[in-house]
Amino acid sequence: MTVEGVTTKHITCVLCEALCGLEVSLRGDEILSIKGHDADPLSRGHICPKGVALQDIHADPDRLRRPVKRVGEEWVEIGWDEAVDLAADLLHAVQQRHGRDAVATYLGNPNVHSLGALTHGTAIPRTLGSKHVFSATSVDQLPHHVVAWAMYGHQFLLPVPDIDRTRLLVLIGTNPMASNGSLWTVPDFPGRLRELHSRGGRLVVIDPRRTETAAVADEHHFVRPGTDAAVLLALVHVVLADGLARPADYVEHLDELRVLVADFTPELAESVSGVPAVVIRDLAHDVAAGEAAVHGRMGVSTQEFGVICQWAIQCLMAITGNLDSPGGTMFTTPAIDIVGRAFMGRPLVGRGHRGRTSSGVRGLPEFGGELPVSVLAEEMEGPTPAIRGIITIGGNPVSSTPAGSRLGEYLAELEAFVAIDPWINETTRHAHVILPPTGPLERDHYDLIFHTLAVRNTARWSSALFPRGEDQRHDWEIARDLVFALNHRRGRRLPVKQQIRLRSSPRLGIDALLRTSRRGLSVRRLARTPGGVDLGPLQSCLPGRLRTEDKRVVLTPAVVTAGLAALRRRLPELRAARESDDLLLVGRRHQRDNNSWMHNTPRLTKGRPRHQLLMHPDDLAARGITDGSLVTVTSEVSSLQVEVRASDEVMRGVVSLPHGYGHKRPGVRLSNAVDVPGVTMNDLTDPARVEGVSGNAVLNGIPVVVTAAATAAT
Ligand SMILES: Nc1nc2c(c(=O)[nH]1)N[C@H]1C(S)=C(S)[C@@H](COP(=O)(O)OP(=O)(O)OC[C@H]3O[C@@H](n4cnc5c(=O)[nH]c(N)nc54)[C@H](O)[C@@H]3O)O[C@H]1N2
Ligand SMILES: Nc1nc2c(c(=O)[nH]1)N[C@H]1C(S)=C(S)[C@@H](COP(=O)(O)OP(=O)(O)OC[C@H]3O[C@@H](n4cnc5c(=O)[nH]c(N)nc54)[C@H](O)[C@@H]3O)O[C@H]1N2
Ligand code: SF4
Ligand SMILES: [Mo]
Repeated sequence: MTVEGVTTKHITCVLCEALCGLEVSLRGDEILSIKGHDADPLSRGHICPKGVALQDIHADPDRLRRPVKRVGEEWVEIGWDEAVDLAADLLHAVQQRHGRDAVATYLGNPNVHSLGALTHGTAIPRTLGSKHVFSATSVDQLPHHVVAWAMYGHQFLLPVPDIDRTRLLVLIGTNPMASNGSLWTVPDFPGRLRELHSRGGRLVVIDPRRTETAAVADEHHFVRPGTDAAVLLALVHVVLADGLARPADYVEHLDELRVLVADFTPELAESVSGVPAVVIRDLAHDVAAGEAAVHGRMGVSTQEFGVICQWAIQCLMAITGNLDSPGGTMFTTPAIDIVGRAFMGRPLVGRGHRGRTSSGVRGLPEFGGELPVSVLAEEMEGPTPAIRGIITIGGNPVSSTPAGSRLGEYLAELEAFVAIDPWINETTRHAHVILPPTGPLERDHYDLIFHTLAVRNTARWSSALFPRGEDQRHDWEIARDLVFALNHRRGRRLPVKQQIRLRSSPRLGIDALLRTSRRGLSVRRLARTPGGVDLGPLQSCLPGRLRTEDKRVVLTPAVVTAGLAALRRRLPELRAARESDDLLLVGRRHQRDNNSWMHNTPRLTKGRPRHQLLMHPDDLAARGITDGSLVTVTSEVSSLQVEVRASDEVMRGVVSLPHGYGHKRPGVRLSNAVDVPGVTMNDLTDPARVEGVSGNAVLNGIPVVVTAAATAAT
């Protein structure tokens, strides 16, 4: 039945990795409602408050629709041709004066949620040809990619828990009840968990905070931040020591692994982490019993031993036969497989490589063509800085990367700063010119990345809900025009194939990829099928899908195991720290936040404030601090003041603060966000603290001192 004048459309929510299929009711251009699409084979009707807020993003008066250039303190609207020319002139001039490497690119998180950014946007750093390419990956998930590349031969061969069939789910350093899953597209996590429970399955959570996910788990164990590596290696140790290993025949170097983990006993793990040895032993046996999936995310990748953690998890799955097995961790086999597929002669995503270049000051190695973003500020420092210009594409490094405020000071001084971004925020306020792309309701979408990490094989096309205005540009159009303009300035003509690729819309590209995927799919067919096509549950695909040369999994890649020495050296300190009164800072996410950029929608920020530092009542009492008061938090690099909230959700010795807050800064044009209370957590994190193998930022387990603000503010 159709109500008069009311139409229903089905779209994909691109705000987080859950990839929910949504049902939108419209009267003309007016959105009447946004709901979860019940018949969607992947998301099954799920929606969260952010999905409803898509309409606020669309209507946000602060969202730029046309380019602006900065004239002094003022922003002046300009036409697209002028804006693209200005951007190209600025970037080109810096490269002419100081060489290719003098212009950096920073790609933020929204790029992986935009089809056009993936099909066309990556041409920008390629064209610039600078070694200074950075992204949010190195404040997030780089350890996963390094381990996948080293063990499975491709950085995107990332197995996900087969939650719909598992018996035992172990989640470490991840809070899907708030985040809706990460490197694991698991829409409707609450519903899927209910089903797991009704099958008699169990959820075990290991986290220094009793998170929303821990609250619905069967077991929760506190772990001292930064010590999970010892716990995970102890799980591997028990499996091997107790004769429980049953790896597939393509898995190699079991004996080498046995030697490497011999000293990582459960007792040693308990001494540094606080997780009881008996819990570790029981859990190892339970995992080894099969149909068990272990997943570790932010909390265990953005910490000191992130690579060891991710490696130990993969080893644990592989030696217990849970890897590539129903109910264990499995690889999605999507319609368009970014692992191995090429488009017009270029791989959609490269396999990965390491150390082809390195950063100038600290000599940290690149991975997959990117340098760790923790070195960005230092490469802008000093009398002859290596970086003199930047283009940020959908990124807010001032808020999202360690010591970002200091980075902001350098950004303000650059010879060229171009931003492709719809808002004037902590970072983009320093730009010379901002090119705003269309918003999530104005662009087509097919998810190349998250279909590859999903708990079910599906394929879904999402057409733009609203056509873009005459005066707007999609991100792929901006990338196309900028790449042509840069090449023009170099007097270079692009090869014809590249010209065609840049001029073809993402829709054309996806259609070609679907048609050649041998599953009888096309954009037209998907567009006719609301919710998309169900391609069934996850399927075993190893060793065939491995990208290692000999189709075998080596358990002990040297590049990874090299990190063990640093861990062994740190153990005595970690043990001593556990006995001390020292506080460690960890992060947290709330269901209504999205990193640093969705606080401009009042729908998501009203209600009880949630920006406070959480601290255990005993730790407060020990310092004579009252609940609700203002405290000073001091790390090795900086100090800030924030309200404290007493909570036994956090373990003793741990304090928790969300990232992405603190918008009130000169020049920020986010009318609602600037009034949202809170501070920028990354003022406390230290760019010098990086994970040893990958260079990923350490954002969790930051040593801090907390004092009552009145006594500290002298
Ligand atoms: N609502 C919402 N959803 C989001 C986002 C958002 O900002 N808001 N962001 C999206 C993005 S970009 C990502 S990457 C994902 C991230 O998704 P998740 O990986 O689920 O990230 P967090 O919610 O930050 O959970 C990290 C957890 O690690 C814990 N932790 C901290 N240190 C340690 C440690 O040393 N050991 C262990 N075991 N745990 C530790 C923290 O207490 C926290 O509970 O979420 C995505 N989804
Ligand atoms: N302390 C601490 N720091 C963290 C984290 C943490 O848990 N703790 N989490 C880290 C993680 S997981 C991530 S992914 C990073 C995120 O780091 P970033 O990607 O740098 O930051 P975001 O907050 O996602 O900012 C997104 C930017 O993109 C813009 N934007 C929004 N939509 C679009 C769009 O469609 N197109 C374009 N071109 N731009 C758009 C926004 O205005 C904003 O400037 O932060 C990391 N930083
Ligand atoms: S869970 Fe993620 S994908 Fe689903 S509605 Fe919320 S923000 Fe959108
Ligand atoms: Mo992220």
